[in-house]
Amino acid sequence: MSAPHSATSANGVPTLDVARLREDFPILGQQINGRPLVYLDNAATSQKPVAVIDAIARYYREDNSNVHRGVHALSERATAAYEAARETVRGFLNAASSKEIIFTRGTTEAINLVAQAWGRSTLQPGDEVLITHMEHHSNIVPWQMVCEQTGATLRVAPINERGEVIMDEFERLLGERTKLVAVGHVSNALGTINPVARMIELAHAHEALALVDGAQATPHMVVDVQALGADFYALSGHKMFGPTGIGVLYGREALLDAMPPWQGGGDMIKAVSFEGTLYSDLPYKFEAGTPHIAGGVGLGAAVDYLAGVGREAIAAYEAELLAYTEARLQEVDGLRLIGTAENKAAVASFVLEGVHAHDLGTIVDHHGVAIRAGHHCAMPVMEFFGVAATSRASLAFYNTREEIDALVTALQDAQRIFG
Ligand code: C6P
Repeated sequence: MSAPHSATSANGVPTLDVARLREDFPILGQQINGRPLVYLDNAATSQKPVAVIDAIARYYREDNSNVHRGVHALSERATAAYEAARETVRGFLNAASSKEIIFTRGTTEAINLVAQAWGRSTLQPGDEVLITHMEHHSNIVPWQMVCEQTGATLRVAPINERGEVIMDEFERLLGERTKLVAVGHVSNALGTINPVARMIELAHAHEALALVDGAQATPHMVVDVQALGADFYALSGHKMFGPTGIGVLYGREALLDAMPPWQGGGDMIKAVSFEGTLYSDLPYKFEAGTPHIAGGVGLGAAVDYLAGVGREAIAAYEAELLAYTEARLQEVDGLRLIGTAENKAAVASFVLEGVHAHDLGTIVDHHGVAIRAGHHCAMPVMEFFGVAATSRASLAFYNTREEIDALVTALQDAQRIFG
C-alpha cells in the first residue's frame, strides 16, 4: 500500500504531495517541442493515473466478457466488476441507491436522456424549462430540441459582467409554468461555481425539477446529490481522470421509475414479444445494448483514486493554484480575464489584446504548454462578453506553480511576436 497523497497542515487544511501524485500520471513526464509538457487543458479532458490505465488493461486481460447475460465465469466476473463500479459511483455522489446510477456515454448523453425520456413525455405547450446564459451547448441544445418537440418554452437566466447568474432574475423567471431548471454546477468557459443548492431549492419551491450539469464539478470538489437536493445530476468520466465514453446520470429513483425508457434494445427488457415489451427495472431500463464495460470499470478506478487523493485536499490545493494563476496572468500586458466570479473553480479564460486565441494556443504549444482556444461549446457566453473565442487554462490537482510560470512566459513570448 502506498503512502497517502495528502496530509493535514498545521491549520487543518489538507495538503497534497503533488510531486508524488504526478508520478501516477505517466503522460505528464514527456517533452513536447523540446520542453516539459505543461497540460492545462483539463476541462477538455483530464489525464489518467496508472490505477485507471491498469484497471482497464486488467479487465481486458482477465475478465473481458459481456455483462448480465452469460452464466459462465468470465461473464459473472465482468458483471461483478461493472456493478461494483456502479456502487463505487453511488458512494462518490452519495446517491441513496445504485438503482439511481445510470451509466451513459457522458454528460451530453445523460442530459439528452432526461430531455427525451422525461421531457418528451412530460412537457406540454406553455411549460417552461429554465437554463442560464452560461450553459455548455450540452445543456442548451437538448432543451431546445425537446421544446421544439413539445411546444414548451426555453427561458434563459441572465449573467452579470463577472460571469455570475443574476439570482434575482433567475428567481423572477421561475413560475408555475417552470417544469425544470437545468444548470451547470461549474462553467467550463468561465469557471464560475453556481449556487446550485440555492437554485435547486428555488426550483423546488416552484414545484419544478432540477438537473445539474456536473461535468466540470466532479473533478474538483465534493458532490453530494442528496445534500444538494438534485433531481438529476450528470457527469463525464473522462473529465475526472477516468476513460472517455463513460458517464453517469444520477436520477432520483421515483422519477426514474416513472419515466419511460429512452433507447430500446437488449439489456433494458424483461420480456419481448410482438404484442409488447416488458421493461427491466432500474437502472437497466435506461441502459440499452452492450454497455462500455471497461469504461465503467475504469471510472470506478478513477473514483477510488480520487477518494485516495482526497477531494477536500484537491479543492483546497486548486483554489490556491487558481489564485496564483489569476495573479500571474494579470502581470501580462493586455490580458483580460473572462470570468471573474467570486466563487470559481479551476478555469482561467482570457483574451490577449492583438493576438487571436488560436494563434496564442499555437505559440504556447511551442513552449510545451497545452491550453484550449475557441468558444468552448459555450457560444452564448462568448457573445455576452463580445469575443469570438478565449484562451483557456484549466487546472487539475497535478498542476504546479512552475507550470503556471511556464504558461506566463509563453504568453509573454506571444506578445513579443505579435506586439
Ligand atoms: N466540455 C470543454 O473543453 P461530454 O462531451 O459529454 O463529456 O461533456 C459535455 C460537457 C457538458 N457540460 C460541461 C459544463 C462541459 O464542460 C462539457 C464538456 C469540454 O470544456 C468539451 S467542449
